[in-house]
Amino acid sequence: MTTRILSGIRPTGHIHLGNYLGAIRSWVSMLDQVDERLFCIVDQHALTTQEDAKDLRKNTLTIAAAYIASGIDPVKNHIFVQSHVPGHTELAWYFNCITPMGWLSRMTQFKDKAGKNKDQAMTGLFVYPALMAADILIYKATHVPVGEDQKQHVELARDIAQAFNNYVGKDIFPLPEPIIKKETARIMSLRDGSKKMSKSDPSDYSRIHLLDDNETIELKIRKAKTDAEPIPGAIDLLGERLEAKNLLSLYAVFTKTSLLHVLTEFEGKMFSEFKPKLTSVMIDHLSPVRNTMLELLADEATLLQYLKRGADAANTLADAHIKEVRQALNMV
Ligand code: AQP
Repeated sequence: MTTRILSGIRPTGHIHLGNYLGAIRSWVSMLDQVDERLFCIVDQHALTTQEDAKDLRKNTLTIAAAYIASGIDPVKNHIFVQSHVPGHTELAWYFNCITPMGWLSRMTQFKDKAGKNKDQAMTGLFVYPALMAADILIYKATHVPVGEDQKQHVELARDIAQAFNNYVGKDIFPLPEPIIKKETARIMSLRDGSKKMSKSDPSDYSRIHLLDDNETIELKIRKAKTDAEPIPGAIDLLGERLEAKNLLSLYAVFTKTSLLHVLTEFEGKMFSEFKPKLTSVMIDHLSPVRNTMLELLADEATLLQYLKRGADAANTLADAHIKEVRQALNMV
């Protein structure tokens, strides 16, 4: 069986370190292990939580630049914009017709994002997971690398695939597997270690943006919440020091070592001594990515050509599969 990965990011704001470590970097690490690789910028999903669409174009191109700058070759892989492949929304409609509302009501992201007044929440936000299932299954993707927060949606995509197969009496879709890298599954906010780093957090100081310059990275790490205790020598001694654990874990990721190793290295030291070290390894890693992103963004015509190339390949696959779906549904 052909192995195929599909994943994507919503162009909802500043792409950040959580998206980079939790998603893009884990995609890059598996590029040569799968037959076909599709990376989408999911602009239609972005509309489910945006007050307006004024930054959609800019954010979409920035995410495309981030994918390429992080090491996803746009010639060997398919990088494309969701709305350039109409099959996604067509398949999502068929899925809406076989997905019980109870399944969608259980999604924790809907509960979090809809807030208390669920009747005022938009229909798009409610049916978002059916569109995400379509994003994955339109390509018959077998694996979906995501951060921890998206695991429930990928599991729902499996349920929807199975429900559709049962409905038409044919195994049209494979059941996609989520792939979650443990060390980077959940990068936390720099202001509150109990919340994940997120584009929609109102504070810019809660996250590192991939386009932040070195001075801004230094300032954000300097201002990152910590505590006045020295760094302990063992993981269980970190206890409820969530912000401390987040920063120490980031250092471990950037220096390709374990959290325990970092604790041994810095045992007894204060965060005032640790933070400049973290800043330095972060800047060493992120500044080449940022510089390449800026170069790509300065040449929009080339970036758009890459996206067209990706969309052409994605449409070829999607068209073949949607034809099979229509036939299975006995459409004329
Ligand atoms: N903090 C995070 N740690 C690890 N992975 C993360 N991801 C997002 N935040 C973290 C992963 O990034 C991919 C793309 O996410 P998305 O933009 O499609 O949606 P999201 O998860 O809702 O991301 P944000 O940044 O929190 O956006 P907003 O604030 O707009 O909702 C996914 O694989 C996700 O797991």
